[in-house]
Amino acid sequence: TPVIRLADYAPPPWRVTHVDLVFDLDAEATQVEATLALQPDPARPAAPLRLDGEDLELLDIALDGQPLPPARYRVDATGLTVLGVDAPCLLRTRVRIRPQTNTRLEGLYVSGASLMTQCEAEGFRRITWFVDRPDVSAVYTVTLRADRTKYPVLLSNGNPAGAGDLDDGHHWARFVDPHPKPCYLFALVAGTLGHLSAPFRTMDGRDVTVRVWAEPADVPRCRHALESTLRAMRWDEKRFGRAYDLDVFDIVAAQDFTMGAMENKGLNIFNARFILADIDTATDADFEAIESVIGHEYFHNWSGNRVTLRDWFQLSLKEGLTVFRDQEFTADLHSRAMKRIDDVRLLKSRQFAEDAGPLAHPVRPASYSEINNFYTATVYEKGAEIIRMLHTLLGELTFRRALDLYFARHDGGAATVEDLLDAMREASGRDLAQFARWYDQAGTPQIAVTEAFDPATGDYTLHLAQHTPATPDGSEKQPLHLPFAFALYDADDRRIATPPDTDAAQRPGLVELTAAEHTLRWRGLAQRPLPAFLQGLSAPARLRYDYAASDLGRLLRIESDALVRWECAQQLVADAVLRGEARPDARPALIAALGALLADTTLDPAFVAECVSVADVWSLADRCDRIDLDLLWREREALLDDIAAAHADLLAARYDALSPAALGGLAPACIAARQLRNVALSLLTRRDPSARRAEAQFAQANTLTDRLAALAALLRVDAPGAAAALAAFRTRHADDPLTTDKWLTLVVTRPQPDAVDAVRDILAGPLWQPRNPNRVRTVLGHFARNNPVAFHRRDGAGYALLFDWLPELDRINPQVAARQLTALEPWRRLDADRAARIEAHLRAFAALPLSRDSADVAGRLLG
Ligand code: DPP
Ligand code: ZN
Repeated sequence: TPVIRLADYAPPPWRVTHVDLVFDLDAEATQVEATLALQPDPARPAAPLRLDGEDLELLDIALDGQPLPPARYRVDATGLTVLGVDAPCLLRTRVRIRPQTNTRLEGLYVSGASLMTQCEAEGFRRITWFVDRPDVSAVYTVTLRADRTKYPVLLSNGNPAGAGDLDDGHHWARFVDPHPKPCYLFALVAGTLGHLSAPFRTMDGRDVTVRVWAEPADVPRCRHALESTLRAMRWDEKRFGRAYDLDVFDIVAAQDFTMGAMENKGLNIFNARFILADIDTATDADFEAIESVIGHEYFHNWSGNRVTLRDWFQLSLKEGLTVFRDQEFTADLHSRAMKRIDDVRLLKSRQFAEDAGPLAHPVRPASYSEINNFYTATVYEKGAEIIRMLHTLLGELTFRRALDLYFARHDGGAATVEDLLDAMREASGRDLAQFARWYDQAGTPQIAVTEAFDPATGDYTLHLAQHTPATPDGSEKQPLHLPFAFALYDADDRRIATPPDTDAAQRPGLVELTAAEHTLRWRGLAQRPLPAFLQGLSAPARLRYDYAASDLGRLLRIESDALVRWECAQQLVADAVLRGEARPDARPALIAALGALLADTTLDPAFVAECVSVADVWSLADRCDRIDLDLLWREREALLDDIAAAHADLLAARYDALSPAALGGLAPACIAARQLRNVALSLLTRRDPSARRAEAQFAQANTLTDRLAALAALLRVDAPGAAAALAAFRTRHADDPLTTDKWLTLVVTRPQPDAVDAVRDILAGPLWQPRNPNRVRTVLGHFARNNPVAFHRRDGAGYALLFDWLPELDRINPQVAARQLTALEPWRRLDADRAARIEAHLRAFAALPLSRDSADVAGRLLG
């Protein structure tokens, strides 16, 4: 497969400036007439006119109003070449496409009774021939024609510009999008949909109609999404000065959707799981995720749409920036401390793991063979951390000025990472040349901290050494420019305010590391202080500092930064599980610290819950060079049992005091209470085989969150009532695909070896819908990622289930298939038996004729 390189970028030889599209929509066979105003690059007027296109059936072609004879053009599997043109021209093509058989869900496809599109990254070429690259922006006029009964609702990007009836039961609707856009932001929807709507007046006085669309039965569950949209629109005005720019903003929920959601201009299309919610069918986490993804896609309207990408290598320019913006949205609206803990947990469990494995790549990759495989934790989450570091280095006001400059300068254009950094540099006067390495160097830097204290003089030094381990793309790593936050505490737990002597640039509580090594020195301290590092995770780095267990326990008590406190608990857990013999005091220190947290009713229960929730095996494995899965599982279980035993009374007291009567609503206090209560329930149930609390909670639950937590607790201990509860849940939610996915998740992640049999039964039954990405992610994705006991069974039965289906999944939807493979990322670090089994499967799979997506991932996994 051809490799595409950033270094080879060249501007497009031909541009499309205006597009007129007319669709005759039909699930079996849709006709698309496209009229493109084309312009050659004046510097290269003789370059051939080459348009991208796949799976298109040509019906008509005309140039400047004249039918084009076959000698003047060539069609092949990837595009259309028009011969003998060297001046601006008007190309009209008419093609037939087949939505019904489009199982890749790229381009125009069928979901339920609706027709809809997904074009990012390269789906538009499956709709019509086009210059399908993000640095070609055009103004679109779109006319949709369809059967009025089957497709009463017609939507596309931009402002409505007329609608009416046609003969024989058809109707039409026209849309004009005045904002030039790349074709990956094109969208249309046709279907029988209902909606909720609300008016919104922008800060510059534009009246906007906001609508959230779903299948009619699901419309009542769109309320939270609609309200989230209005909050996002207001927040982006207040925090970033960004206003909406069309008369309508539409969001559509789709049950069949490969990604999470898509920011098409003025017409966002969402995976239904990020729209539909009510208290009976969505968990508290779902409500928060919906608000966050709604925000994310809306914020793309500026960071991505108004200012788009020069090329796909710059993907993080829009994604990292937009994730940072959505993180800030949630932090501003809810608990900043808890949001940071959630985000850091995700970063560490997904991105650090990615950076440490065979799929590691820079935030801006240097090359790719399939761009769809680069919608990764590195591009998104590490990309957001880079923006966060800029925010830290510049401060809110300067950062905001820099973004204003970036948006003003590149509005309507296609930008690069350098353009963003230039704006940051100009607004701040800072040199960011070294900082730019964050984009091009893969791997997570480690910061090793060693200390020395001289009781005679009171001299205290911290020596900081950064090192980035080798990644598959290279071992030559340069030092990074990173903001390193720290604090020192004296014997009375007071923060020492004296700044250190150091050659690093500094401001209170933060030094900027730029060299491989720096030293911070204090003089005349009365005792050795207790240091704390990376408050708020000021840089996406791994800290190496050998804390004594007693110091971790103390820091967990006294540190003001919630993230560092949570990290102390994580470190104690890791020491207890992974270094039990070398660190016998870690377990008692952890248990004492958790006891203090549980006893302190002045703390946010959500924070206590986060600290008491023990990291999953993969997060623990991330700290190991070799992964002994059986040992990790056993030790982790033993630790959970110890915590449950040590704090049985406290847990029961908290569980009972957080009374269910007050827990029905979605107020932050109710959500936090449920969170702690359900962590407590899970621990309490370990010691109570009859699981009476879990049974009672399951019977009385008035939220999905509580019902699911009770069911999970029952399943974990194989409680007598587990089977009946599972059946009751299934009956109650049988009609809803999203809630069915929740049920399936519990079934496939039940941590027992025989969960393999349950997965096998599901794969043979009516609930297995391999064309539905959510269902594939639920059944195979959750099984492979979140059931280490069953998926990684020694006899290989778990692996066999995944690889039985992967070839077929790859024929159906390559993006989804390739994504399932990434669950095998840590395979080389597993024990020899498991690694050998996985390798044999991977090699056999890689030898099949595969999509570019799967061939690329399998190839990189095999290294
Ligand atoms: N651009 C989409 C997003 O918002 C891709 N799924 O991340
Ligand atoms: Zn995005």
